[in-house]
Amino acid sequence: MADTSQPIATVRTDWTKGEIAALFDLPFMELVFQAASVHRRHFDPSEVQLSQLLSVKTGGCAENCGYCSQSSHFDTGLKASKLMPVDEVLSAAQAAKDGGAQRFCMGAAWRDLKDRDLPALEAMISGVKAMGMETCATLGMLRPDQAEQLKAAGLDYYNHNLDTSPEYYDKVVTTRTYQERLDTLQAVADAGMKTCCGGIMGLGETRADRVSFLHQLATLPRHPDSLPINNLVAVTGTPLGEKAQAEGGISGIEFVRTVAVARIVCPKSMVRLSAGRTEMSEELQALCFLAGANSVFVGNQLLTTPNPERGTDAHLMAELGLKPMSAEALA
Ligand code: SAM
Ligand code: DTB
Ligand code: SF4
Repeated sequence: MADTSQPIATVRTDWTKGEIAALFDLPFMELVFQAASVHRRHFDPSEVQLSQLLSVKTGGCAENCGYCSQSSHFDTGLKASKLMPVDEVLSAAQAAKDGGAQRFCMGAAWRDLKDRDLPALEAMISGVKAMGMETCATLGMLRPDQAEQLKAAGLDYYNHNLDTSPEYYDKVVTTRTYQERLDTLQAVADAGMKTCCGGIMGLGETRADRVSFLHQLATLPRHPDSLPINNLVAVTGTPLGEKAQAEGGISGIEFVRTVAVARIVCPKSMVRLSAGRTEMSEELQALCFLAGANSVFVGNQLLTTPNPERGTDAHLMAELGLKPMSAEALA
């Protein structure tokens, strides 16, 4: 039996699945206490990093991710659109900054980045950077030279999720391999960008899959700088969304356990309470923050689905005594 009695002070990349499973098995209060202790060792627990998303290219995606409103394989009623003009993206970024966002993340429904789109993306990235926000993009698979070009344009973070465990992966998507995801993450890290990498809970995966998913992240040569934990937004027309609607997703307590274990095994990562907050009570979100989540998406829209209204989040932050992350902590 792995020893889970001592909260871990240092960053380890040699976690075993047994150790991670033992953390999940801890009594809930003990697990949350350990996670909160680790959180306090590395961060001010009253600070939350604020990111805002914009879908700069929506729908019509060639991949078959079984949860996604934007896949061309499923009829979700979503209207596909072309890459947005640069000036419209920059207006949206300015509005996000004015609303308090600290990082602006541009998402495109692509399998991979095409070189012909690079000049427009470079203009978006450098424009957002010039506003004084952190920049992030999620554009599908990247080659190493493309990662270098995005970095040169001023891109701070690149998001590319593993989504689930290697074992459950083929129930989620078959048009892109797990190894291809790891290769893109490597290209991002090699180019000197920060990585944003996490997954989705409630896809029908088991506890063992959640252990294995976090084991993948915790044993990466470098932990993700940002680690988004999404709760599935069940989109009608997608196979996994409809499965979740029929069978129910993950319980709130199991979701908090996942956040807590992520905080313990990746102690210095910004753990983001990502998609799914509109379905969560204030109390459930409070438990996630107690268990070590220290980042959220703000703004009333994620990519294609709703996120809590700004006023709702302002109320939540005030009630919990949370404040935007300081410039020193972001640096
Ligand atoms: N197309 C790019 C890609 O997949 O790498 C970037 C955009 S994609 C929408 C980014 C991530 O959003 C996915 O990897 C997934 O983790 C998350 N996501 C997408 N749809 C979701 C949903 N319905 N519920 C929760 N998370 C979702
Ligand atoms: C991440 O892990 N979650 C974000 C971001 N990274 C790109 C996306 C959530 C999307 C939720 C479904 C939608 O709005 O389409
Ligand atoms: Fe395409 Fe990304 Fe959606 Fe997968 S998650 S279908 S790659 S937009």
